[in-house]
Amino acid sequence: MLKKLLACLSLFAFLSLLFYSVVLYYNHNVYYGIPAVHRFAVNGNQTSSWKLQDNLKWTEVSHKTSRMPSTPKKTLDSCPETPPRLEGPLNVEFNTKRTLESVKTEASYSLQKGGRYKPSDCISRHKVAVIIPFRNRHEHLVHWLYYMHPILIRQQLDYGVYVINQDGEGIFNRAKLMNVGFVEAQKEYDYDCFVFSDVDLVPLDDRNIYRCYDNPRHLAVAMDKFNFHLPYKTYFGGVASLSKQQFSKINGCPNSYWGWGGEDDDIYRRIIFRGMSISRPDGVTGKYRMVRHQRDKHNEPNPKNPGKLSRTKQTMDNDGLNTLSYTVKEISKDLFFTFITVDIHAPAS
Ligand SMILES: [Mn+2]
Repeated sequence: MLKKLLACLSLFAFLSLLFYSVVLYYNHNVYYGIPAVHRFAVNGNQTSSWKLQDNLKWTEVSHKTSRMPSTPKKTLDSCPETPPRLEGPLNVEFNTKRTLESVKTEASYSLQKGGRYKPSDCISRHKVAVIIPFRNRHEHLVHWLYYMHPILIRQQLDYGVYVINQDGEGIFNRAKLMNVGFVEAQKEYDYDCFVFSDVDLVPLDDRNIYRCYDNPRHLAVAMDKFNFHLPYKTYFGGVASLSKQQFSKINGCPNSYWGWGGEDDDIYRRIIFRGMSISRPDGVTGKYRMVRHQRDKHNEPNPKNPGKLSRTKQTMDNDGLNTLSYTVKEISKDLFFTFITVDIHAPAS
């Protein structure tokens, strides 16, 4: 009788220990990352869990038994092909006294420092660096940030905003700043897509997605300043996206277009010469509003630029990413953007 009782008791003890170790193991594995209170409770039982682990066999058993009932680790799915929360046509208004501070105060979303964001409920299909060639246009940047962050978030992109600021008062060079953005953004993250945007352009429809496509994409197809039409058929200015591979294939942008004009046509020609074509949204989805402004100082139309276009085919292999030289002067991280000031060895204006 006593023997039976002892056997029963030891079986009971064994089963309780087994059960206990299963529970402990389960807690350790499944509840990782839950609120601190619960994890403290788990840690409180640590001594008993160590005792169990002295016996390797037992822990092995508990591994096997606990794996089976445990729910599989929560892995996020890819975001849907078409983002579900897009709004379509948007109201865009620049005639307001917006400041960076007011934009930040009003924002109902949260970004990571440097103007970084990725969806929390799914894995984005697109890792996008948005590159803005820049100098002395802070009031435009405020409008851009105000409208673009909510749009890019609704588009479910894994993105970062890079403002590439030309240092000094030399002649402006938009295309070279684009090259710099391409190189610098990749030092921070494994971006696979690059959207190059003028600072004064905001889309009027969030279905115009800031991602990359099978071919380089021209996004700003219907700007208000051109009466919502393309100014000419091969126009590639304003806003465009190229994948890492597409941009590399054309050796990036030319570095030699100082001052206003021509660089976008050169990029267009590079794309065609490398056997790619241009993709575009339709004229409704591709509508844009531009902040009205005077022509910038030190960015006069350069009469030498148009003539260079006839030689793009010959020059593109020796003018671009492979000949890019610049000096980073400062990188500063605002919550809403990464601001990179660069000396691009500009000729004096
Ligand atoms: Mn403009």
